[in-house]
Amino acid sequence: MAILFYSEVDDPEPWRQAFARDLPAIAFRVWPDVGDVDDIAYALVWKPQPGLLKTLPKLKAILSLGAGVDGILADSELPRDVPLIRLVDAGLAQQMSEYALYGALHFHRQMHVYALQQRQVQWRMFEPVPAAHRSVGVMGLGVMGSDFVRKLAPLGFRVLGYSRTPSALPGVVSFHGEAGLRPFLEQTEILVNFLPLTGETRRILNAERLAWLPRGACIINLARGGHLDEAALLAALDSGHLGGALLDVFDREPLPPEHPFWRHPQIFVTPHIAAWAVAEVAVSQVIENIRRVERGEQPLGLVMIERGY
Ligand code: OXD
Repeated sequence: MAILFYSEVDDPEPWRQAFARDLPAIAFRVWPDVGDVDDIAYALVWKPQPGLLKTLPKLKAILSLGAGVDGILADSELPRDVPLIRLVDAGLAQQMSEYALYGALHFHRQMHVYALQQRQVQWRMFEPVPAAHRSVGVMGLGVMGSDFVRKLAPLGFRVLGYSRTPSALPGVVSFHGEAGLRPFLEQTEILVNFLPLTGETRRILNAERLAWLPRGACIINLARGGHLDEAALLAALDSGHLGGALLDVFDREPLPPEHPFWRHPQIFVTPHIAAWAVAEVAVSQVIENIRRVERGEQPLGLVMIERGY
């Protein structure tokens, strides 16, 4: 029995070592050295080449190297009868929360304004806004979003939450569904996006919705580029409606060198590093899921393909 590893961004070596240590019975193969396809019972993948998975006839499960599976579901030839399993936290929630906390504090303490002033050699002071008067709106209250909310709450911000279905997190003013989106955005000064990318959430942040945010609002997108209309964001920043954006994810990755986001003075770009599946931490969940599949039990993080996460 073998597992095939495919990722253009993750180093296979720590995964190979972790498998050799914790599940030596399974041969670890790294694409493109697929070997005999009939041996391959598991695929551990990040954004696999479209069509690759359907060439593996004996697959028992597809294991995502990330929490998001949109990059796998994008494969029109995906074998839909094979269970698809995503990472559930597995060390990612802490990293996502760190990134979002950094961004929330950055915009709360107006670092985006001071960064612009520095470029213009300007010394102008603004009175800090108390955290209790600053609203941080969190879109997506799953494992990641709720971890962030728990870590943010002690800092005293006014925390708003938006989710597809109703949720009740302590200390969070909750909104849900289509009807809840406008009042949520109208009260959000710092918007943090954790949503999964699905047919429903694609371009959820379009020109109309960005206009619902209050003047000067800032955006942190660490979910997927497909949530945001990039041209609408540029227009909203250039018109002065929005104050700044911290973006980790983009429509096209790597972000092309000619893309205007690179040079925009109010946009901070990071190269999709908000969270990263560290083999040492995540391998136990992957192996536990393989064991569960072998025993005929339900794995943790089984994706509902129709729902998209
Ligand atoms: C993920 C990611 O989905 O890192 O885990 O984007």
